[in-house]
Amino acid sequence: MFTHAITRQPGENFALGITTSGLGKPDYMRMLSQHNAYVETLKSLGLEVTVLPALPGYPDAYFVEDAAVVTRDIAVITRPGVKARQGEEIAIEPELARYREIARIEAPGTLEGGDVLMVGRHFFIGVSERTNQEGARQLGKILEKYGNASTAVPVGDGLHLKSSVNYIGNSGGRHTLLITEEFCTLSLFNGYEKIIVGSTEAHACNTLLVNERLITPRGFPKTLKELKKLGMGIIELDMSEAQKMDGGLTCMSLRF
Ligand code: CIR
Repeated sequence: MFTHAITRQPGENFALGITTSGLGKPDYMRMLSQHNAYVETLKSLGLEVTVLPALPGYPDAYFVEDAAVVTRDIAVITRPGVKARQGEEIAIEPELARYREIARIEAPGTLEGGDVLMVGRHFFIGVSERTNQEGARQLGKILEKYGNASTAVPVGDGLHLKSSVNYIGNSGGRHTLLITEEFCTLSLFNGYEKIIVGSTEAHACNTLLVNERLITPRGFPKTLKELKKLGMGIIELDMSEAQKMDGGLTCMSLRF
C-alpha cells in the first residue's frame, strides 16, 4: 500500500520542456487542471499528497518521478541523463529525506526514475538515452543491499522503460505487465502475465497502479477494454497536456 505521494506544480514555462511528441503546443490552464485532477485522484485513493512549488528554470521538474527512486527502504537520488534536467534531483532531496535514508547515483552514472520498474522485490532498470549502464549498475547495487534483485533492460528508441511497460497488479499470484508489442517478446519478461498494447495505443502503457486501483490515460479504448477484464477499479484521467511533453501518469509523482 502506498501512503504518500510527492508531486510538483507545473510551472508557467512548462511548454519549454523537452518533447519529441509532435502533438502540438500544450495549454497551461489545461495542464494545471489535469495536474490538479491527478493530485485529487491520488488523495481519493488514500495517499497524503505533497505538492511542491514549480521549480524555476526547470520546465520538466513536475515529472518528479525522474529525480528519485523510492523503495520501502531507501530513496535513491538520481542523476538525470540530460543537462537541462540536472539539478531537479537536488531540489527533491530534502523532501525525501523526511521519509527515507538517502543514497545517490554518482557520476559518471546517469539514471532517471522513468527507467525503473518495480515488480515486487524485483526491479527492471532500463538502459536508455537517459540511463546509462553505470547508472543501472549503481542502482542495482544499492537495491541489492536491501534484498532486492534487478535486471537491466535495453530500452532502444523509447524515452524511458516505463513508456513501454508497467506493472499493473497481481492476479492469482502472477504479476501482470501492461506492455508494448516490441517489449513483450523480450525473454526477460517471460513468466509474467502480459496485456499487450498495440502501437496505436502505446501511450496507454503508462498506466499507474495505486492501492489496487488502476489510473489510466483517457482515450485508449482497446486498452481500457482489456484492463476492465481484470475486474479492478479503473480511473481514467485526461493526460493530453503531459503527453504533449512526452510524459504520463507515472512520471508526475513519486509514490511510497
Ligand atoms: C523529458 O523529456 O525529460 C520530459 N519532457 C518527459 C519526462 C517524462 N518522464 C517519465 O516518463 N518518467
